[in-house]
Amino acid sequence: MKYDPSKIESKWQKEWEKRKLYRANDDSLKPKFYQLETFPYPSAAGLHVGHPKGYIAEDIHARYKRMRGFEVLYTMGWDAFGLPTENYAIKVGKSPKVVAEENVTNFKRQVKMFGLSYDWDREINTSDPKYYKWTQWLFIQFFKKGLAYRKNARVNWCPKDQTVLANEQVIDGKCGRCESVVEQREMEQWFLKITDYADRLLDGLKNIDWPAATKKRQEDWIGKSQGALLEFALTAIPGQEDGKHKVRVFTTRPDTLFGATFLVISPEFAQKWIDIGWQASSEVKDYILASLKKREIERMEAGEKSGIDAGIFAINPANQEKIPVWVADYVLGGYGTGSIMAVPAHDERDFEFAKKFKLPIRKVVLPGRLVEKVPLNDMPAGIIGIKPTDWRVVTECWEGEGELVNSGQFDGMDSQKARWEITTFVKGERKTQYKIRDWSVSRQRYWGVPIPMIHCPKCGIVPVPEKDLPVVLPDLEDYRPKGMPPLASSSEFLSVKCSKCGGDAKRDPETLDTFVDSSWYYLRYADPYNDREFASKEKIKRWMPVDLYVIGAEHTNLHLLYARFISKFLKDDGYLNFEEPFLKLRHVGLIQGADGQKMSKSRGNVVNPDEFVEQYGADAFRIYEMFMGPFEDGQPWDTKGVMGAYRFLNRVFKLAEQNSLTSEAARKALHQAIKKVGEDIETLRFNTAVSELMKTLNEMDRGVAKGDFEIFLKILAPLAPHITEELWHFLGHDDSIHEQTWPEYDAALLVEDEYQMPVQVNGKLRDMILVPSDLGEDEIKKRALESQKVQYYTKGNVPKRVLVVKGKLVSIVL
Ligand code: ANZ
Ligand code: ZN
Repeated sequence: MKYDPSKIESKWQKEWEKRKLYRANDDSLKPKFYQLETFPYPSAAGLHVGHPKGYIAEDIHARYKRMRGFEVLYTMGWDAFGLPTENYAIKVGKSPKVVAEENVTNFKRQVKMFGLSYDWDREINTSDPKYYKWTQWLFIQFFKKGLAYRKNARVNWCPKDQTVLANEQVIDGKCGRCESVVEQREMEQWFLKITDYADRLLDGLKNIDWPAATKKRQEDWIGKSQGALLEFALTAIPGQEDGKHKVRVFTTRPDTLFGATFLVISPEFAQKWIDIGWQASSEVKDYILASLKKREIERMEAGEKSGIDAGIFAINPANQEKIPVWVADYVLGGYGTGSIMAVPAHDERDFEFAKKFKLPIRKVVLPGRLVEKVPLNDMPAGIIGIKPTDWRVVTECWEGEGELVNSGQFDGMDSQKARWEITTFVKGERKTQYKIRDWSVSRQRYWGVPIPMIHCPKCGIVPVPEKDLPVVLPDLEDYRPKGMPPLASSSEFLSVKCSKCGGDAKRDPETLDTFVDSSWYYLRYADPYNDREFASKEKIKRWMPVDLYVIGAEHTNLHLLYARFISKFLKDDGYLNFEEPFLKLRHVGLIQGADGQKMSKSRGNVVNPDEFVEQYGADAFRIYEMFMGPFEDGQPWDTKGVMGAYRFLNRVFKLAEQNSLTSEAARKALHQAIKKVGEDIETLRFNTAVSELMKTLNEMDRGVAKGDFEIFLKILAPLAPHITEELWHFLGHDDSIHEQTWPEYDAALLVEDEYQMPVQVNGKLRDMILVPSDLGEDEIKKRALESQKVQYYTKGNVPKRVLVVKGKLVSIVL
């Protein structure tokens, strides 16, 4: 008998599919377990070896959960709309629809070769009208609640793709797809009001099992700050009466107000003043124009700060001091009020700015610690208000809390307390500010979901009646972007009767960003054929929320945020009985090219899985990818590793033919493995699960009874589903190994993992201590010295020497 995966694997895959072995049964009485993985965007390049890592892991987990008595919902679908497909279609001169179909077919073939246990009957495709009917429906629900609206906004515009780009599609100021330099444009867009949900998106993070770093990213993106709005009167504006105009600033540190030695207004804000008649100098105007061309990220990350004196002054409301007003692009137009009070002694950005432009720096918060003394002539120019004795201050900026100085009657007060005292003192207003902005969802491109709205000259914007959904994306001969949405050139598509007044009206010619399609797909898997609802309440109750979501660590921030937002919205609208869609989330580490770099076509280090699966089989491929290292870490691809996994499976295969006695050692190893492999799969530690199986095989190689070998096959089955199924049948079974329950281990057989260690003091045995077998030397030393008996004999003396002979003894010399 020879192990030939190419014969075994496709045979069993067909058999499983025929028997619908992995069907998720809506009506079974078993507890449900819903596993989700990011559904792929099917690119023309097909899969590389990095893609299936997460899929394989989830498949192992799903198979294990089934063996543990769960009804598992585990499915696959296609995020098939979007720019890459459209761009590729333009390149090869085909229609995006045809290209997408071809890509899906190829992806599906590739995905299927790994033997993944999806319920294929639940496959979805976002470009299928039966799916996007509900994407459109969702959009209309937002509109009805006033949460979908149009507004003018500055957008990233790619001059080559002729379309708006989301921030994360812009890389180093260039279009992430075609590398053209991105421009800024003002444009009317559709937005979804995610900002209404900012607080709930923060709160919801508390009770979900996600990696801390991922939660942190969501928190940072939402960016909640507590602060105050303070008002500064302006003076010396050419042609204006003093004090008539005021500037409001948002600050998180009103306690530092006495240290505000100048104001900075954003270029956007300055431009508004010019629009209403401010006679700024031509230098100021030039500066504003140049800044407005830059993108926000460039402005925030710029190494060297730039700015210009506006030539006007403001009055600090705390001490009535006259302070200059500057225009600088490190202040953003879209955050807070678009203007700031600069406190260079306590804000790094202001500090740098003040040093560069020689603006005054005044310390108003003393840290609780003493900073080194600095000689007088090293001080930056223009420091005011510092007593020469007070050298705890100067050359560095202190952003922390402390005790107030140079702050009039507030001197000596704790800075946190002073926040609200000073706010009240100057009649400021408390304010909570968020970084998150509303979600821009419309795209001026063809290959996406048509926005189901009608623009009527009489009635304004009216949603398409729900009974008329879907609004089907028409097949267009020429769908290339030309600065206006391609659908706008199809009069057939555009012309429609207003659903309110019946008059002539026009359809919305834009399409939805693919982030919208993918923000709700996990709901559709629960009930993929429903044509009356996106999913029935009953099915949602049966399957939702997702119990485990495995997702790549890159580009997941917004997807997760949007998906959570949609869930919360649908809950409020009465459609869902939960609001956090993903209870447990884990990231899959990237597989790199053999050179340790990210796999990419341009680097030429992409490895295609097809040839490996052909030569060594899917099982070897699966075992290898899981054995590479900790699941959440990235590792470079190593072809030899696949061969190693293949050899391991060959040995398993051979073992099936013999039937002898199981040694005591092999039985112990086996029962240890039942426990360990189960726990490891549960916690996604696949690499150690594989090594445990290898260890067990080494013991069994010297002889194993049929019954014990079958147990081994069961615990190997989730990882290597084909070979185990084959051998299961070879050993005389008719049912599938994947319908078996996970074996029980015999606790009495578990290998001891602790041992007794003698401890000597000055050569005499004084104690025996129990140590775990994997304990390090330092830790053993520590435990020996902690022993009551040892302490009795050392009488508090510090030992001269402590020697550890691992596994043998500890020797303490006084
Ligand atoms: C004075 C001050 C003193 C500040 C101090 C900080 C420290 P977060 O936490 O990010 O909300 N700020 C306000 N609006 C801004 C804008 N449009 N562009 C750039 N910076 C802006 O930060 C709020 C702080 O960021 C505000 O508090 C303001 O600087 C600055 F010792 O005001 B602060
Ligand atoms: Zn009308």
